[in-house]
Amino acid sequence: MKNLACREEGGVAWITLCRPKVRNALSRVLVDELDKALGTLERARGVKALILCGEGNFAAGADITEMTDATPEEAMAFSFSPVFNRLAAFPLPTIAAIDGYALGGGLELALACDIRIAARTARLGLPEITLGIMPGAGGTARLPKTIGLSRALAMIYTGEILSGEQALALGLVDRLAEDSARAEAEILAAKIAKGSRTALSAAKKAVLSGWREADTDRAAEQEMSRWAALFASYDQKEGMRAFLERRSPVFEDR
Ligand code: CO8
Repeated sequence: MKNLACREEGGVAWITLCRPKVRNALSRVLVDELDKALGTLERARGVKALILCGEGNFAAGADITEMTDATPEEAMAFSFSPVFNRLAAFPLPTIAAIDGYALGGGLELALACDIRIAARTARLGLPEITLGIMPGAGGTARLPKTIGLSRALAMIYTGEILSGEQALALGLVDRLAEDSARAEAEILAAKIAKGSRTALSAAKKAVLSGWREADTDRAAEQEMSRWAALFASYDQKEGMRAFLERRSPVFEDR
């Protein structure tokens, strides 16, 4: 792939956006490559967690040069949402490691991840309003659910750019890295990758469907069936036997 680098190590997959000269601006081709990479990783049996990051910066938004003269029909065809939704539904834990800028579509990409880690020096925001547009890659839907309605509206109305620390205070990111968000994400992903892939995937499905379900009783019922289904797995037997035998479990992801 021209605009992405993908690698896998110790159960952790990395997707790195690689258009550093333009601050990893999200071109149509880059987003199509991301779609393909996600499709491959969804089927990769050894993967237990995914880290999304950028070379230098995270991403400074959609590539403005590709859309300046677009008509509404062309803008519609440019949509990133199907790919960002695919990322949000990725069957295993996802982490956005935000070093440098995460602006506009770049921040919307990070919002489609389960967990966001930002470097203290990171700069995050939705500056679309300053371009005469508004967020259009899931930001208007995901941001209020992440930080609350009025805070999301204030960010979108002003286009204000936040520091890592301000983003942490707002709940826009979950952790702050003193130095490198990528290094911090690696530590977190390694911790996650110790778990059973089967259990991690079931947990993510249950949380996401519980989050969408307005009726908590119904969500708990659905959780119960997913929970019970895990008792057909090798990893459940291994995890519990290992506890009783006072040893570390050796999960086989089945
Ligand atoms: N698109 C295209 N090129 C970009 C972008 C971008 N988003 N961001 C940076 N670049 C380019 C610059 O034009 C420049 O190119 P060149 O070297 O050829 O002049 C190069 O990257 C380096 O940029 P700067 O010289 O500006 O670097 P600085 O370090 O001084 O500044 C900033 C970095 C602050 C990130 C600055 O470049 C900037 O403000 N970028 C634009 C940020 C922005 O407005 N993002 C929102 C874009 S719109 C959007 O994301 C809509 C999302 C909805 C999408 C819906 C589906 C399609």
